[in-house]
Amino acid sequence: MRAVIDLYGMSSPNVFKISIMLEEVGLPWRIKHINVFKGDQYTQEFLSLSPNNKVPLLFDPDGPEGKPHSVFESGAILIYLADKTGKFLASEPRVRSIQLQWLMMQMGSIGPMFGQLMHFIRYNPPGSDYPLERYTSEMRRILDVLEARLSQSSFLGGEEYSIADMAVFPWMRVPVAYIPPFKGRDLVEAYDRYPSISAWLHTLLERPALQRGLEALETSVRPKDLSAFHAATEDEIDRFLGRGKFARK
Ligand SMILES: N[C@@H](CCC(=O)N[C@@H](CS)C(=O)NCC(=O)O)C(=O)O
Repeated sequence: MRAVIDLYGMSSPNVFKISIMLEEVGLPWRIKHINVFKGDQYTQEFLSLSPNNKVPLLFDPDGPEGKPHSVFESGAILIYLADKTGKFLASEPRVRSIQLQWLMMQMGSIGPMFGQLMHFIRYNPPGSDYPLERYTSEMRRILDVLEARLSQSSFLGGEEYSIADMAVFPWMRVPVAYIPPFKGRDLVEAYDRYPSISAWLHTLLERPALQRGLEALETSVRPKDLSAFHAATEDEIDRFLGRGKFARK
């Protein structure tokens, strides 16, 4: 019997990347919910494996040399799973390099910039629109970059679907969840100003494994996150956001 991989996380874009990949490669896995509002990510046990106190964290009981191995950082987890299974990251050096470039572009630009825009849309104190303007402009610039890439290539890393697509896809759902004028629209239609992005999203949504990866967390974890968020005290929200008495100076 194959060892079951533990995915520690919540229903957030960086965790969806991994649930999608685990379904795509067909490894047995289960979710271990981390309640970030209650502070599960700050326990010594969690920090010993994920020192940046973030999810996702992956624990593979059957790691290299058959020994247990843990991985934090979603990009590193995707590469680990690709190397473990020989799937969704090319072995040919040139193609592999291109796929990794788009994966790193997600890690360094899309996640941080969309994430900051989502933060300021929800929590910007009145008085200045500068953060909203700054991160909206960055999001639009990034969408132009993705549109240009996908107008030349079927997938981000080239002609093959790869971990780069799995990394970017969940972040394309963030504007639809939080950011006007995307908010509340159908995922594919929301990007009608970007026809190549729309077509790529449509292709990805037709993948049964991707759908299973989404569904797994939407059904089991999303309700827990919503009730944890609504049950959180002001102090717990401040701790999660690193503000108020939890701000570091
Ligand atoms: N670069 C990290 C970012 C991870 C990240 O920001 N995770 C969020 C959820 S998507 C988190 O754990 N937040 C809890 C916290 O910041 O305490 C990755 O890609 O794994």
